[in-house]
Amino acid sequence: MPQIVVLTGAGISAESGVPTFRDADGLWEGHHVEDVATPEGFARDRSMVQRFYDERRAALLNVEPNPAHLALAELEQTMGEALLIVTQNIDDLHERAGSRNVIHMHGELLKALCQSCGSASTWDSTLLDEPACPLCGVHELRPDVVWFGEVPYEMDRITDALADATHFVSIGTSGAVYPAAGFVQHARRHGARTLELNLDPSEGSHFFHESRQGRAGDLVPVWTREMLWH
Ligand code: BV8
Repeated sequence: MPQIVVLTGAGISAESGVPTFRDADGLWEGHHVEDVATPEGFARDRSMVQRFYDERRAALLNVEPNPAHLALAELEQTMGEALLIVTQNIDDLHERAGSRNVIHMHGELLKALCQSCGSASTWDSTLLDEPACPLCGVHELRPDVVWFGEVPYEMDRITDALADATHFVSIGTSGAVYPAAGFVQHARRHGARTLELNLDPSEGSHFFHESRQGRAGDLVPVWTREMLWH
């Protein structure tokens, strides 16, 4: 039985209407990344960052999973635990498509992290008005996302899965952000067959055995059908 690790990035959600990070020529909905996705930016202008994530959280209510998310969820129906999705995305489109085996290495938009007690709570409203933590009552909630300079979630579980993988497939990511951008090399070193599905060749395309260019909504269902008839 194949053991598959799929890494997804903003490109898999693009056709759902979720803006990608770099296609907007490095400006993220009008912001510089160091102002909105770093702890320093948050310390400098807390309410601007809270508003940036509030807007993206609200926008989630108007988007739906696309055929790429749905094809991965269908593949998991057959493969179960043998398929792991590691996503850099903070949207919940994989879950809404039906995927269960998902790791959000950069956190989740629909969670709030308490800077006082350290607990993460499900959160689908705003943080701009500095609400109280549901567990400790202190008013110090931040988006539960991993900013630049912070440690991604579940790295041990991810590196173990990469070492055991027979297949590593990267979907819709520019390969610009580490440690995610290095996963292909780790998997390949442990003997995995590596495939990239992306609109354009990513920065790490040359690390893959095979790289296919196109929209995720077209390429992913073709690939999952190949795996089902494998
Ligand atoms: C860490 C926050 C230590 C949540 C994000 C110098 C050299 C190397 C590394 C570093 C360095 N200086 C600092 C670093 C480390 C740094 C880093 O990599 N910096 C980069 C900029 C050089 N990384 C970190 O700080 C990380 N932490 O390293 O801790 C450590 C390491 C290992 C173990 C323990 C500790 C933390 C990084 C997390 C940063 N937070 N997001 C949020 O607000 O979202 S990352 C941000 O970029 C996004 O969230 C996204 O997750 C990530 C990557 O972007 P992509 O998903 O790839 O999106 P992008 O727009 O770039 O690309 C979209 C792609 O899709 C394109 O290629 C496009 O062609 C394609 N596409 C578009 N449409 C479609 C499509 N493909 C298919 N179909 C379509 N329709």
